[in-house]
Amino acid sequence: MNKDKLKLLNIDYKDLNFIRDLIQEDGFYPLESNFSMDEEEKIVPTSGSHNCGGRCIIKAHVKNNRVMRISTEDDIPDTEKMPQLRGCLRCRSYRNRMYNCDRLKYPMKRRGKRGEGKFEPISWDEALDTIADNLKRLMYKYGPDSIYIQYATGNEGKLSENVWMKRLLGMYGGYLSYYGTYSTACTQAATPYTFGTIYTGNSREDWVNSKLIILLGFNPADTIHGTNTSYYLKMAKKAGARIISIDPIYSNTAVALADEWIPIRPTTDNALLDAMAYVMITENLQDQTFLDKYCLGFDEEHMPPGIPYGNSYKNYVLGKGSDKIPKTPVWAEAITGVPRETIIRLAREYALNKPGALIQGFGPQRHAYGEQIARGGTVLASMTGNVGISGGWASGTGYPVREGYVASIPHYNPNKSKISMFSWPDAIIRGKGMGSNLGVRGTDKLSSNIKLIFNLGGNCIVNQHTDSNGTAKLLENEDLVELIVTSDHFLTASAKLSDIILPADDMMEREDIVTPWGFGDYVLFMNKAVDTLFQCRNAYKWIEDLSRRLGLLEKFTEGKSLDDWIKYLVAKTADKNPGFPCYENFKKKGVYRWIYDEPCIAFKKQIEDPVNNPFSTPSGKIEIFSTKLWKMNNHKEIPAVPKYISAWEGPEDLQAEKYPIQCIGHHSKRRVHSTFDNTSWMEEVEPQRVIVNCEDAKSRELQDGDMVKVHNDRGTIILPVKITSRIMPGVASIPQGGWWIPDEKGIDRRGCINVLTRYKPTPLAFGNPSHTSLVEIEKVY
Ligand SMILES: Nc1nc2c(c(=O)[nH]1)N[C@H]1C(S)=C(S)[C@@H](COP(=O)(O)OP(=O)(O)OC[C@H]3O[C@@H](n4cnc5c(=O)[nH]c(N)nc54)[C@H](O)[C@@H]3O)O[C@H]1N2
Ligand SMILES: Nc1nc2c(c(=O)[nH]1)N[C@H]1C(S)=C(S)[C@@H](COP(=O)(O)OP(=O)(O)OC[C@H]3O[C@@H](n4cnc5c(=O)[nH]c(N)nc54)[C@H](O)[C@@H]3O)O[C@H]1N2
Ligand code: SF4
Ligand SMILES: [Mo]
Repeated sequence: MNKDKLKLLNIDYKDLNFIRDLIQEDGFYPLESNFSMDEEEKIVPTSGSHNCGGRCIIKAHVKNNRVMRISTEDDIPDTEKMPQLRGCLRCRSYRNRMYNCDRLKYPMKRRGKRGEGKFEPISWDEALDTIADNLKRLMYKYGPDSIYIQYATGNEGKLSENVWMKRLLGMYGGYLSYYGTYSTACTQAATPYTFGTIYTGNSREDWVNSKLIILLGFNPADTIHGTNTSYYLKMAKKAGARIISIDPIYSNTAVALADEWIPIRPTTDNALLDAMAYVMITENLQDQTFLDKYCLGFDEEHMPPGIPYGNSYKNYVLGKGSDKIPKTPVWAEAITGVPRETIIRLAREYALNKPGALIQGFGPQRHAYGEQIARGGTVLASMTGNVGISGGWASGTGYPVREGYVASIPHYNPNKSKISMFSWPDAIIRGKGMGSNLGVRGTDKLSSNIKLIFNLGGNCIVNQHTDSNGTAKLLENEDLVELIVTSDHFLTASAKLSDIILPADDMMEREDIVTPWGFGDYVLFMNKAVDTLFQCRNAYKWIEDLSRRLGLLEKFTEGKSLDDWIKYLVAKTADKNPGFPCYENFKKKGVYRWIYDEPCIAFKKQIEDPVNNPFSTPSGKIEIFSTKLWKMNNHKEIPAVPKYISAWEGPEDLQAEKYPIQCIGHHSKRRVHSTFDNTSWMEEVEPQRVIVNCEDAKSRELQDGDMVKVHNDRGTIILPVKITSRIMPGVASIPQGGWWIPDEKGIDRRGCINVLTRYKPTPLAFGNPSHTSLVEIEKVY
């Protein structure tokens, strides 16, 4: 781009020059030697704000307004009560992302047809005028059900674009919102039927009290689940816990921490759990006193009134229910691939080594019938009496009960309509009239199709959703969605399908407050480390400008600057937390920790004093049998007790003859979903490949590193293969988050697993079955 053009676009030439001067051969500039050493380095405490599984203390070493180096917390002792919040490889390598020369530098609008990927630079004024004009027009014509803020997790700060957009649109008449998450749709929907809540986890420092820890599809060494989860597992191991990993992949967690790896076919965990229950029942190992006292629906003697005989969990397991199949270890071996002896041993171990923790990751519930595994785990935890005690674990979602209060920006949506976060393609095609049979809540029927999508910090409109090819086709139709606005740092697959692209500021370029990802007792202040590059803009700034165009400036801002809002959040947080630091001290330190004397144990009260503390279920008991689910009258797909349901595109599906490999897409350590996919340092750590077992490779005559074609009826990906015995035969994985980069024939050349996944919401949660796909793999010659 020449200088005149840059001037026209009002780009700070110095910024671009800075990047160009420092470009290395691979297009990035990591060299420190290029800087003058005259200015003192300052260390700025901040954190990551992406949906990465953790929240750590990140220290930006800044000189001459540039981040020169990144370090992490290392200046307090690591204690069980207060472990360091150490960062992982992603934020540690963050300079390689933020100073990537492909970063979006100015707003752009689409040229040509939607999806062609052609854009031209425009001014912020033109971008915001276009958005305001369309918003006014579509709101007037179709109403708030037509305006959708897409699930987008690129910025999870308290002051993110999505927060501000929700506030503004709430004031402008409302918008269509969603429930559930791509992460935990099934377990969040199903777990409350058993326990009345999703908060079923003990605090993690309690794991040292477990004798046995069973990790069911849980890999926190790669897939961060709270910054210090691996640390606490390590502590538990040190304290003598035996750790077992049940997973199709011999994960790094299993390698580093487990005593045993039990490979299992994806989608079949309920068969394993049912057979473990069978062993416990037939050997009389279950904690019958616990079941009798606290649970509903385990056996026929403890059923809710009005339910026909034979529908208890026990009768289902013993084959005395409607299917007449005893769930024996032999039966389960054929389905799961887990040897019968292993199932019997595992059942005995879990029943006899109390306290034990059966901890589910979210992987097993991101499947066709993911609701079943969430509840299946809770039954075994109940059968072994591991609920409500130290060292035990209630299973289900596993979210911790204890959370310090941190204030949020007020926003109110007058429109009560909600769809499942996964069902938006339906709301585009048949939104008008769409009702509860397709998961709509808050209203009988939607009054409009989706016409405008705000995709602010997300890649879920194509890359991270399912069926990328089909979804892209849907979005390309300009008669359906009339405007798609994306804010991002890069020209992602979702950005390419947008009409207006806005260049976002970077997490190192702004102030914000972030809370832990799921687990942890602290809150972090993100300090601004450096000035914003190019024409990238902070969310509050541009949404404030949009509010002016909608005549809502004063109402939206309340006269406050961004700084004022941060001070507001700190003050509101301090109101409910005596001892919380003032704004200046919080900002300076960057962190506030809640310190507790005791670990917190989910359902302790309910177990110790059930009369005064019933569970928040309709019966007040742990509902192994749920009358609410029974009344839904879809006993096959939404059973009242958790059951193994043979999955479409599972190992028993007839399609397996044509597509014999189950392909999952685990979350790899090198990316935050699709974020970081385009960074060269992370590519060095772990290149994008399909991971295939040696036996499957042998029968297909594949060599390590070969280019292979992974395909099914929905699409094709060509990428290199990694051959290993660390994944079980019959299963492959293409780590989720690879960018969708189709060639002229529509074949993806990078490795976006969602080319192969199916858009079929799960029956109860309307959740995403992202890990359920059958494929075939062939060598490309
Ligand atoms: N490094 C990294 N960390 C992350 C993220 C990231 O993108 N990268 N994303 C974050 C987010 S938003 C989320 S929601 C979480 C996701 O966390 P999870 O959903 O727990 O992660 P996954 O890798 O999908 O699945 C965990 C494990 O389950 C296994 N698995 C898959 N299917 C099955 C099955 O049917 N049965 C059994 N037993 N195991 C199965 C996988 O092989 C994997 O080892 O991670 C968070 N942490
Ligand atoms: N097949 C399959 N698909 C999956 C999953 C799976 O396991 N398998 N996992 C699912 C899960 S658990 C989740 S949570 C979703 C996540 O899906 P998304 O929410 O789409 O997450 P990302 O792919 O990380 O996309 C975030 C985008 O935000 C941008 N971004 C980063 N920081 C900022 C910022 O500060 N401002 C702005 N404006 N943009 C920013 C990034 O460049 C990136 O393009 O994916 C889901 N998709
Ligand atoms: S866990 Fe998240 S916040 Fe922590 S360093 Fe890794 S990417 Fe950054
Ligand atoms: Mo997630």
